[in-house]
Amino acid sequence: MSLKRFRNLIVFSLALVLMASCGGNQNGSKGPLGAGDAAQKVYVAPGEYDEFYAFLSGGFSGQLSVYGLPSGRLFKVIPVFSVDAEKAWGFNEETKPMLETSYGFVPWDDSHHPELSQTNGIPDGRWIFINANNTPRIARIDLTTFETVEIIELPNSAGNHSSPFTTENTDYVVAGTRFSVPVPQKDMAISEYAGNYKGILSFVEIADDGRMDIAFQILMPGYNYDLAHSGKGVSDGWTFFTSYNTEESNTLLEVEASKHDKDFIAAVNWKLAEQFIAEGNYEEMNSPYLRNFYDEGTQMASTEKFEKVKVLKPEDCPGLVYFLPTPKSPHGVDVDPTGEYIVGNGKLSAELTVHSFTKMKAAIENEDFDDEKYGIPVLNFDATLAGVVKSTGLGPLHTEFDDKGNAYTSFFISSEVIKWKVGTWEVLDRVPSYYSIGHLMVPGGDSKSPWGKYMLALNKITKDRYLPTGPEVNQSAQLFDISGDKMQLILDFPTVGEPHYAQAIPADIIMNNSKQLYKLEENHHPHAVMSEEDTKVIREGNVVRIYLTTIRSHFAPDNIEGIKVGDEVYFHVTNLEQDYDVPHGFAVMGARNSELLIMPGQTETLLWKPQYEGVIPFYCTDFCSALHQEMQGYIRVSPKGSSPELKWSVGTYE
Ligand code: K7E
Ligand code: CUA
Repeated sequence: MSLKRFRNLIVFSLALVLMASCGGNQNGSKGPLGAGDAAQKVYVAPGEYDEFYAFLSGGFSGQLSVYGLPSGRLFKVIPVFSVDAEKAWGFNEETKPMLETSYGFVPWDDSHHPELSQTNGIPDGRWIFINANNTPRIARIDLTTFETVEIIELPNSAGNHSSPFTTENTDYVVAGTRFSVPVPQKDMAISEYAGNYKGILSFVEIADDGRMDIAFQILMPGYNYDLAHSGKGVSDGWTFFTSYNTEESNTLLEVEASKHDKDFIAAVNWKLAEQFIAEGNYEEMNSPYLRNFYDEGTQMASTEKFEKVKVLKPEDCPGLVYFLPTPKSPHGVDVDPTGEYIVGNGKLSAELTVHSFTKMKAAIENEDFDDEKYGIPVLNFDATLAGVVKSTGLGPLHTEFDDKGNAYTSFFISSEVIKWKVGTWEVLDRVPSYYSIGHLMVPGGDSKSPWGKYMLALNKITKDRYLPTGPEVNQSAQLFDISGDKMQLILDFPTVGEPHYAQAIPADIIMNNSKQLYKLEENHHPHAVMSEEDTKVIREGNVVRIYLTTIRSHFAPDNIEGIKVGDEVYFHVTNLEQDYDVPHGFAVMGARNSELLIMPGQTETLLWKPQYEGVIPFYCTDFCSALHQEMQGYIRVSPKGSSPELKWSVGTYE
């Protein structure tokens, strides 16, 4: 078939399926939602708490949003790989270093997969990790403060998509590259892709306090490494990565990378990798990368630079990697709660391929290999096959599990969720999603111990679900009750950005550890002041530091003179409040960055360069008290080259 005809065929069949999946809506029906019992199931009375925290990635927003389930109420949007003027993230002096990379300041990214830390294979609520797909990074968010506290860059990677899936005791989070590139990077013809470009899999070690470190990388053939999940239980010690484009094509991948009947799931024995590292069987590669860390004590972020990584080459490390042939460009790879079954979601297929870990081990033992690719044995397909789910859905992407031995798979093309039985592979139920589901999520649904009460569908297309808001409608999440035999749609809610994946965890695991304020006596910020008496203004050349405090409802000082055009003014603002939920804001007319939003007991710094002489107001932006509107001050700006006296005061008149 000619290329063009093949493409037309794909487009035509996609259009048919989409028409079919959206068509049901034209008669005005919008699915089963609307029943009174559905409303009751998601109703959380005013003042009551939700049962689960849900963390939805923001996709191209680079953020992470926090919702309550089952209500679908939005609690917070956490800036991660984005600047956020509301919280001064990436704008104040404290957090600017968090967005530094070896390319410089990169204030945006594309974040797909949040992943909770685990203990014994169960989400433990300490941290949540999230990937940056574009400029390869992983972030760690502390779930006592709901703040991003660490971001590590991944050298040699290009498109950090299969990331950051954790091992069962959070020894590592893993990070596979979507794009293969020359490793190390160099000027090279794109036509030389096949055989020369490489894909890097990174294993990022997580210390007991959460700190991230690149333990090692594995240099893989030039495929696209799409998703991953680590083993658990019987398969603990292994991580599985899907790949597509085993054709090693570099153009028109929609056709060229769909030629092979089977691509591979790469099974990586990371326990063995540790041994190769210990034995020195690795190459040290020059690979500069940065790591940014926010210190809660000094309340400042700082950046460290590293130069080298340890790289393992599968051809020199027998037993490190095996390929499991898996049909039709697999997208998600999901491991069931026992760790025995590895589900490949072949996105151009109607069927799911399930591999058995036990059979895989036996096939390795028996050297039941069909082929070898770049020194990596390709296991015999039938030897590892546990079963096939014949779903008759189209375009499976991702699978999650409940606590009753069931699995739930999203089907993008046929826009539905299919529930099936692990072990018998029998299809039990199916429901439509509105529309074109990507990931789905069951609380703990990729762990050893799912809380299988709800399933959240994360849909790519929203169309007519909400009041129109111009050409773009927010992406949509749909909540299903999965406690019974049949899945029941109980709620629609719009999301922030495009959530690819999500995680959820029972509320009590997190809420009791949630920080209420920063203790002033533990504030070791180098520019903190502990009382109004200590506030001051200091000039060093053209750098002026103004040490301010806030307390309901005034700034100290609130009258400042002696600043000149051309000065570099740092406002170091300490919030003296020691009550829960009493931040103060700080904004200066003409400042080119953002406001500050300072939590009780915290110090934040805004840089301001006065451009004109005059009298400039500043004020509190967060309605903090009955006299919030009185919470303001003035700065007098004198001409460049003048010698005004530095003066500051509060509550006095000259
Ligand atoms: Cu959207 Cu996990 Cu990036 Cu599938 S990925 S949908
Ligand atoms: Cu402080 Cu408003």
